[in-house]
Amino acid sequence: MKNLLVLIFSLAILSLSLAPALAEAKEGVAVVVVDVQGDFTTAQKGSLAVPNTDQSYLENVSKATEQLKKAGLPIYAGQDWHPADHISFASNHKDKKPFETIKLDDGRTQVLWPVHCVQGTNAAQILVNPALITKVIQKGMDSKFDSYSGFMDDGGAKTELDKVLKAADIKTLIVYGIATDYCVKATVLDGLKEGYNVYVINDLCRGVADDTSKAALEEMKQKGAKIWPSLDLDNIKNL
Ligand code: VGL
Ligand code: ZN
Repeated sequence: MKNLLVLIFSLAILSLSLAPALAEAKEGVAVVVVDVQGDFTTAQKGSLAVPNTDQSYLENVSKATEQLKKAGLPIYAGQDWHPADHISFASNHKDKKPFETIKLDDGRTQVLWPVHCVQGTNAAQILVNPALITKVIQKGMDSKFDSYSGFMDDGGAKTELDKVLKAADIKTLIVYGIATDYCVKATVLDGLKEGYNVYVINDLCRGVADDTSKAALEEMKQKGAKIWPSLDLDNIKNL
């Protein structure tokens, strides 16, 4: 009887001393999965399919996201979510083709894209198990402004992302997804501007073009992001 009490007591002390250490290791870190949506993938024959976004890429993203979820991190997923009359669609401009650029009235340059990620379409769905996702952050809903960044659109209107992260006391972001040279880059740079520590998982990112993706990674690094070649789960607790 006495031994049993001692055992229970020891186990209680042990669990008390371990629990905070485990909780602390994950606190303040969140994952941002950028725009892993049908239209951006070859796997789904998307309208704006980014190279090397086949089924095996999607499996790697899913596996990593599952592991990070199991490690206790909240998972935020960006979703490009455009109305049919969106300014970034080439078809909404007379005599313009996808990948051409136009000058907007306010002097900014806008890249024109094929119609993609139209609200409510199958091709706009996120290709990560919804059960893993803490919250979906939609962007690009204003027809007049594009929104590569998950934090705000080109007109400066903020999404919910920063508010949600601050409310959860998040200080550090692990970012990956599509496209390295557009939405990943813009989200990472805005994250740094907002004061987050940002880690980019390179092999879970895919870019529209090699040269711009290389330049994007260089710029993210130069502005303070840490680029990890691949996900290092052992190092998550040290972030
Ligand atoms: C994106 C182009 C247009 C992206 C979104 O998710 O990187 N790229 N809209
Ligand atoms: Zn878009």
